[in-house]
Amino acid sequence: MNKAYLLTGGNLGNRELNLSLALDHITESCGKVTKQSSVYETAAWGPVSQPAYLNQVLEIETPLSPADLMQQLLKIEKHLGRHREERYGARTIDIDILFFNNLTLDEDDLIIPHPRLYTRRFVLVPLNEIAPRLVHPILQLTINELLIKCSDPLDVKKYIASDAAE
Ligand code: PH2
Ligand code: MG
Ligand code: MG
Repeated sequence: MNKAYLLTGGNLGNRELNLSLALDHITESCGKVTKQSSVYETAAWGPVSQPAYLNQVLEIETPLSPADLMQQLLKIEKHLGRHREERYGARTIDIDILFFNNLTLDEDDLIIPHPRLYTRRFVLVPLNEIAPRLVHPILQLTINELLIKCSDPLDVKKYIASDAAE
């Protein structure tokens, strides 16, 4: 069995519901969710002006290969109404593979670990909640060390669930 860390995020539609539906679909088609961070809200990172995001990090156990896992995640994104348009643009749901075991992979359509994860507090804050001592296989620093070094100024706040998604 493989251990992977995923980031879910979205900033269109019912954001809480979309994260929770993504979690259900991941359980169904990828494997058991063994840890989940709180949900966090962050202003949109990047060049495009758009609504704030909700993000969550999940730890999963999966029998799938990295390529098969990615394929399933793309299917879930499509099912939840994701339309791929501009880079960094607004979306109902985005599911990224952050880590897969201790693997490093650099292919055109899949790079593991996620190449920008250490520059983004919206990834590191939820990841630090569930895996502070996880070591980045290339940078050889723990998530906690990466978070302390990260210069991203965006404030990542715990999101208080509304009744609708409980
Ligand atoms: N995803 C992006 C672009 N900007 N900003 C936040 N806060 N959270 C995201 O998940 C995010 C983003 C493209 O994947
Ligand atoms: Mg992304
Ligand atoms: Mg993505």
